[in-house]
Amino acid sequence: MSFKPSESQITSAFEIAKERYAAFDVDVDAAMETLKTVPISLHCWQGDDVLGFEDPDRGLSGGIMATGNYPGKARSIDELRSDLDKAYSLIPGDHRLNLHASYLDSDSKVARNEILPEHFASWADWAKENNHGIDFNPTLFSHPLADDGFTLAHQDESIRNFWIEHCIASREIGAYFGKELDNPCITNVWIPDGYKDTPADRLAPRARLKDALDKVFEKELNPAHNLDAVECKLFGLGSESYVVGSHEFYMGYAIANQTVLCLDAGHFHPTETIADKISSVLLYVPEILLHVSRGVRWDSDHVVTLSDDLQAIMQEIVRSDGLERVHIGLDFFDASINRVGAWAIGTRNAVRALLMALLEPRELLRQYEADGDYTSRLALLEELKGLPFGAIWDYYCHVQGVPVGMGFMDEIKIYEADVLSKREA
Ligand code: RNT
Ligand code: ZN
Repeated sequence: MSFKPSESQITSAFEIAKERYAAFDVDVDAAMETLKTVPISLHCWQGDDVLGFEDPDRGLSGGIMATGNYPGKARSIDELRSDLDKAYSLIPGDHRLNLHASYLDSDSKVARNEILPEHFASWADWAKENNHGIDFNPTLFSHPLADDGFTLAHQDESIRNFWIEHCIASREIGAYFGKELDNPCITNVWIPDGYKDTPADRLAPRARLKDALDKVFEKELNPAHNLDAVECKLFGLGSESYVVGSHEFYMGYAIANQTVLCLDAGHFHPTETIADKISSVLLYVPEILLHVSRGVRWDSDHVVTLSDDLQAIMQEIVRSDGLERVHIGLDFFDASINRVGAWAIGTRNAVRALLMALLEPRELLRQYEADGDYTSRLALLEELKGLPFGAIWDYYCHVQGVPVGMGFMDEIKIYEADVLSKREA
C-alpha cells in the first residue's frame, strides 16, 4: 500500500480546497508565493546530538541534553552535510543552515578564541552551491573553560576574556558568511552560565555579563553581513536556581543596544508560550530570532510538531506583518529517532504551520474585530480549523518538487538502509 497520493488526487483536491478558501477572500496562490520566500534556519546540531567536530568524544555540556541512541549519527562534516542535503531535499522551499562554532573544518586543533573564517570556508562553499544562507553561533559549552558552569559571566577575568575573544571571533565569522553569501548572517550568543542552587549574589554575574557583551559587540559590523542576537533562558540542567542571562536581562540588553532578541520556545515556564511575546518585542527591538522547539515537561527540545503553540507562533508572525523582521530558526535535538527524519518532520511542520497562518482570512477577521463582532471572530477562527489546508500543503510540496504526504518517509527509509545503517556507533 502506498501512502502517497497520486498526481491527479493532489491537483483535484487542491482545486476544491482553493475554492473553499476563495470563499473567504483568501488568495491561495499568493499565500504559496509568500511561503516560498520565507527561509527556515535548520540547526546543524540535530545531526550529531550537538557534539560538533572539534572534540566529539568530549560529550555535551552546558545543561542541555540529547537523549537516545538511535544508530547513524553524523561522525564527520561530510556525513553531516550529506544528511543535511537529504533533509533539505524533503522540505519545500530554500532554507538556511544554523551552524555552531564547534562544527569548524580544521585538521588540527584550533583554540576557540582563535577560530577564523578560513575554518569555515568549506561551509561557505557548500552553502553557495546549495543556495543556503548561514546563521552562526559561538559555542560556549562542551569545553574545559566552561566546565564550572560559567563563561562570559565568569568571575575569573582571564576566563571571561577567553570567551569574549571567542564571541568576537564568531561575529567576524558571521560577517564573513554574510559577505560571502551576500545574505546577512545572524550570530546568536547563548551562554549556559548559572547556579544549581540559590545564589547569594544575583547581581554581580549579571553586571559581568553586561560588561562582557559590551566588549563582544564593541566593534560595529556591517548589518548587511552580520546581525547580533542574544538568547535568554529560564533554567538548565545544573542551573535550575539561577541563570545569568534571563529573559529580563536580555530583553533589556537587546532594547538598550538594539540587537536582535532570540526567543527560544523552550526557555520559559512550561505553560508560557513565545507567540504572545512577538508583537510586544517587535515594538522595541529591530528584529527577532526564534528558536522553534518543543518542550515536554521541561526544555526537552523535542522535534517540533504541528501543535497549537507552533501554529500560534506562525500566526503571530503573519498577523504582526513580521515576516521580514522575525527570523525563524529551529532548535531541537532528538537522538532517539532517525535524525534526518527528525529534521524533515520538524521543519516540514514549521513550513506547514506558516502556510496555515498565511491562509488566514486576515481582513475578514480584523473587520469582525473592529466591528466588535467577537462572536463571528470566534466562529470563523474555529471554522478555519476545518478548512482543507492539507490539500494546499500537498500541492505546495508537489510543485516545489519534494515528496508529498508520507512519501518523504520512503526516502528516509532508503537513506537509512543505504547510508545511516552503515555507520558504526
Ligand atoms: C540552549 C539553547 C541554545 C542551544 C544551541 C545548541 O538551551 O537553546 O540555543 O540549544 O546553541
Ligand atoms: Zn535555543
